[in-house]
Amino acid sequence: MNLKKSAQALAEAKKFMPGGVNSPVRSFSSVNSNPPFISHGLGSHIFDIDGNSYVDYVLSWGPLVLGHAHPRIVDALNRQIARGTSFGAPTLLETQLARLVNQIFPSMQVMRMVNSGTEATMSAIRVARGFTHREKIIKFVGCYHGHSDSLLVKAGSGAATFGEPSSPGVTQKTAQDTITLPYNDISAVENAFNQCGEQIAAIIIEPVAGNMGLVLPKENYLRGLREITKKFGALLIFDEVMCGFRVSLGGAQEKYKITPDLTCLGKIIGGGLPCAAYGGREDIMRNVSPDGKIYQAGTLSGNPIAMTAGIETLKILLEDNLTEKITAKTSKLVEGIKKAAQIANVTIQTPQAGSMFGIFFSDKEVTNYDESAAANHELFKKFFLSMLENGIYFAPSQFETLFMSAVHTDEDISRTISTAEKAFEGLK
Ligand code: KE4
Repeated sequence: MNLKKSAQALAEAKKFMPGGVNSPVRSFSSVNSNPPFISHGLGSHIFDIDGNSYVDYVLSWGPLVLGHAHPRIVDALNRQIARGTSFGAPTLLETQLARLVNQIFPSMQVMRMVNSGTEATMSAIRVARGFTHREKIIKFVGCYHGHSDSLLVKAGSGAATFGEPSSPGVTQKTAQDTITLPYNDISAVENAFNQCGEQIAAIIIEPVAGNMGLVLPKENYLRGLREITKKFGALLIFDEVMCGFRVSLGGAQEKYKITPDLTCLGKIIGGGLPCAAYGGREDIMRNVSPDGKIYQAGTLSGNPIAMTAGIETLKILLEDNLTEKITAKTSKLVEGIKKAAQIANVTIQTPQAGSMFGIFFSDKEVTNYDESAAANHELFKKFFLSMLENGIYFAPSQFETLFMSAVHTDEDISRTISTAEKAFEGLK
């Protein structure tokens, strides 16, 4: 595969940006390779500046559930852009998107639009602390909620106490208010609450985890979290930035029938434009400025362009009950990849949650970060590079999740399966 122009572009980009990228995972450093520079996308495909084309299962890390350059979204954006891009003043579009989100996520009685998942989770944590007047939060190893300081914290030495910064620049003082526990282990949560439950403002969790590879919650795990937070007066925050609109249209809270106190959304809510939201119980959200004292703000929050893309995306998802159809496409692909691995006598795990799916080179189900880290990453890298060289664009890290869109065709799926067969054969 010719990637000459991308290599030149990367060298130039590195002069101005760390790793030549604006988000680390795009550097392909996890797979010891260099990224193609993308010139454009259309439907289920992206095209790089060397003229190579790829069936895309990254979809901008989830947002493009309707594929690239969907005609209805492009048309709506063109009409809106001609009317101005941002006013820093309320518009009808924000209420229209909020109403659609409330229809799909009824637990989000009141919400605030922001510009990224990081902003959404950072704000939700502040609201939880401000509402409960408590300072500690619980997160889980392997869950990623964006890069705000309180959430860049790894497990401390003491099981349920004092987190350690997971990045330079996060202070020890900040980290010690975050307790980081193993995912899918309800007893660890019970221990933490028994030790310092009255100090815990909230649990924040990816109810279906997509940042350690795809890891599903164990039976009754989420219900256990709901019960223990209620018992101790802590809030339950579902970070559905990735799994929202995918594990089912109404996210994990609809699929598992658990009502969180606050929900964070991102990615699909903006249809590929910078947009996210946090929201939940009215009695909590009425404490957010200007109704209440908990401050949060943003110059481009709710901007008309992102609102337009989000509105069109959610309207289309609602119109044709697309989520189930995309899930069916995903199941067809996952079954095919599973069979391809069996034929090649390669052992993999292929978790699926709606239109999200993953591949672990592991001989047992992956239920937490340690098991994900123990999977065979060398085999993953070889598999990934073989797929990429043959025009299938998977996520360049074992710790990421893959996504299906409404516009992937049967031809895309069968081509992906046959390419996987060749890739698995090449691993032997
Ligand atoms: P952003 O700030 O990147 O919009 O959202 C942060 C975030 C929050 N919560 C969850 C569950 C997320 O998955 C994310 C971001 N996801 C990553 C992919 N694993 C975005 C890709 C990247 O970091 O470049």
